[in-house]
Amino acid sequence: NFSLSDKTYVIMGVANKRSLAWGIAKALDQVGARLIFTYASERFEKPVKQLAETLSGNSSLFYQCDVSSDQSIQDTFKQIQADVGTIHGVAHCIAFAERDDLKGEFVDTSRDGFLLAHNISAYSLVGVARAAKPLMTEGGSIITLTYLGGERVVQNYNIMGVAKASLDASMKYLANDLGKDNIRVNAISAGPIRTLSAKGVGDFNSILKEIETKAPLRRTVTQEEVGSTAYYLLSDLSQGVTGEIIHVDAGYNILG
Ligand code: 0WD
Repeated sequence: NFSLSDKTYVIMGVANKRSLAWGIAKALDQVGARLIFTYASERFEKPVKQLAETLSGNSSLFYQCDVSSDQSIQDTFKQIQADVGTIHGVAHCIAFAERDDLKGEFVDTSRDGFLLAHNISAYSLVGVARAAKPLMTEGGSIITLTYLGGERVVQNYNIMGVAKASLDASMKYLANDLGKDNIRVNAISAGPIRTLSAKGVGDFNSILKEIETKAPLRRTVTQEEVGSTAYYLLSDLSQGVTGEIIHVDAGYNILG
């Protein structure tokens, strides 16, 4: 059964229509899932609600959740529990680093910049998993979005690469902890896609160009391609898969 009409998913990190989280929302909506959106600040409330109105399922729910706050994470999932009860998965599509730390040399990263990137981009997955676990009474699937810059050096990605390495390791430790509750935890390593966050990465255009000329598929990937892999990971299609990083990157990562 490929339908997710009896499932509920929390999608964190839709900023606008280009967001990878939005690609995931569209893919899940197409197979009938009920969607719950969280946004970082009031600034995103209206845009997220307007986007959600374009979905075919019109029963979406919305919550503000600032993942830099344990209280906010706890309150959000408590409220979701009160409103819907059981959830079947979470898509964590959140990252942040100071713009100044996404160019030049990694050696110049400040302590504050280092901690901020890890706080929002890596620890948040741990806090979210802990808060979501009690709601996943039927088991479930948690996914996060990572990038090749956590596995090897990518020019300008700097502190975000180090934070993604921490995210990747956190994902694996969480997979080990939550497996006994039949909760799977995986990551999608997306190829570069032009989004609001991507704008912060220095010389992003040349990263895109490199993929277009060198990746096995000789093109960049789309939000929809990330969405369909998210559908696979969030559904029972991937039942035996946990602690995994799936690269949706036109094959670029296999190159030396
Ligand atoms: O090329 C790309 N775009 C790739 C992105 C390649 C590989 C991975 N990724 C990852 C990113 O690192 C991130 O983890 O995908 C995830 C989603 O990023 P995105 O879709 O590229 O970017 P965007 O549309 O900007 O969404 C990121 C959102 C934030 O948007 P703003 O405008 O605030 O930067 O992360 C959220 C926020 O919605 N966010 C927060 N959410 C809750 N609490 C917080 C916070 N404190 N900070 C940022």
